[in-house]
Amino acid sequence: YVTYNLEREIIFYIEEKPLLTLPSLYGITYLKGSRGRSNIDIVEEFIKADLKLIQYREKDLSQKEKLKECIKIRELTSKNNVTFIVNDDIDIALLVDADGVHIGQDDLPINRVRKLIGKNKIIGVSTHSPSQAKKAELDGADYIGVGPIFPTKTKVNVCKAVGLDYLKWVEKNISIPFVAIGGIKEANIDSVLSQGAKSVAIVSELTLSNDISSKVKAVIRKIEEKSYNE
Ligand code: 3NM
Repeated sequence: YVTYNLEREIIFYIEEKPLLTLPSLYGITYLKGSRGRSNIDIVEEFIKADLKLIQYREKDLSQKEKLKECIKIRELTSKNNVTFIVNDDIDIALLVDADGVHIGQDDLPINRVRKLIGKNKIIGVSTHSPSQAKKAELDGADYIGVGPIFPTKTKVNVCKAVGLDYLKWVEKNISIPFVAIGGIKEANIDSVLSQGAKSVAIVSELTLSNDISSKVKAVIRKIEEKSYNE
């Protein structure tokens, strides 16, 4: 019995986990920049446009309100086969059985978060420099955020824009998936894609749009055309 359990434990740790595939467009909720629409409205628009991954990022609501929204979002994302990631809040991610969490540099260390959420869940980490990217990769992140590529007002207290050079560095030196983020718009997305980004997060330009689902569809088409032509 002891041997059996030990074996299971060893298999648990050495089993290779397949690399995550991030979709071309990574969606993030942004209540302040949503023109009065709720987080649920935004998620519904994203799903309508066939966005395949949605991160719930909410800095203003109470835990209670966040939990209520996340229960609903879990329902919607499960029904539509959409990956659901919760920003920062591990408790809520666990309670609603989200697919993963996204954490920043000042949150709990990756190995502790892994212990809490288990090996089958996704851990994403925001990184702003080569050393942070390397560390996240070594510590077992499933993907990293790379940014802010351009200046942004959406995330407060983030470092100043790191530009396209950092993105290029990640493309050359990091082997886990990455998503480019920060100040990216339909108008400047080509420069980001030319530096090797296969996945892009656009926040305010999507959530502020009058017709979110059409905008999302247009951006997805643009990214996928570019990858197809390469
Ligand atoms: N994370 P917008 S930048 C949520 O660099 C977030 O880690 C960033 O919003 C990072 O597309 C950012 O409106 C905000 O600029 C991105």
